[in-house]
Amino acid sequence: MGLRALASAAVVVMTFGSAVVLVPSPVLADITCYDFVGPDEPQTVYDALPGDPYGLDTGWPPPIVSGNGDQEAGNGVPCDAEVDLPELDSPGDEDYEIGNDPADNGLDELPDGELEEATIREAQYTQAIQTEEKPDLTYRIIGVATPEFETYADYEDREVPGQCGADAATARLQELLAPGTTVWMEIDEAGFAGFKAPARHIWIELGGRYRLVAEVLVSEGHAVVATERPGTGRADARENPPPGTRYRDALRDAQERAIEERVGLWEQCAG
Ligand SMILES: [Ca+2]
Repeated sequence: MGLRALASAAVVVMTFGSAVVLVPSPVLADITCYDFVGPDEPQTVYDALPGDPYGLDTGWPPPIVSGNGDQEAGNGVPCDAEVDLPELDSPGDEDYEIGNDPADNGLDELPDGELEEATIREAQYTQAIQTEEKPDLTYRIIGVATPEFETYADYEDREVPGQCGADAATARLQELLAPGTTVWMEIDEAGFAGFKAPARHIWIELGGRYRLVAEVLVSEGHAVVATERPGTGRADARENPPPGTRYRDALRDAQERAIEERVGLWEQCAG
């Protein structure tokens, strides 16, 4: 999340900086400390996967302005540069059901509010989703991070591990969002809504229920929860904490169950 913007920033550094600094070429979707805001969510992943397959306690990536990153390798604290801001109360997603059987998760009907219906043209990964209606836009899914194929190899001679589960996650995403699939896209103020890469909650109809693609992926162990809170770098962020992703609690509940059941990457990547 946000890595596309970060990639642009890195290019600027490379182009205009006087000193040539080795800036990693960020991948477009993956699980790294840059995905998380606050220490709790990376800690949840780290505790469930103590082998640290996503390299959350490797001293990498370096902390950036908003506080993301890991400063010290191997100190048992993943993403230890995270700024710990107060959580806000429930975002009000209690209606979104999370139960023992993920097939029953979701809603009976689409939620109230402004939804944009669209037809999937292609879904490469969770941050590269295109529709038939607006093929020049690349949408990304809010609130989760997924393992990715590409790795940050050879950054300052450090092999960054990770990306376990990428094949399964990508296959499932592409199955859920096969070309021609009807989706409903919901804007969330907590998601960065860039012009070229707008962030959306993406709803699908699955087994007679309306479900968030993010929740399906989390429930099946193909994604980890990464609540978005734009504005955490603000000077007054502690006094006036920015909001979190609208379906934060539902996604966290789904992840808790996925970890307990050891589905998907929680089993595959636990070794
Ligand atoms: Ca650390």
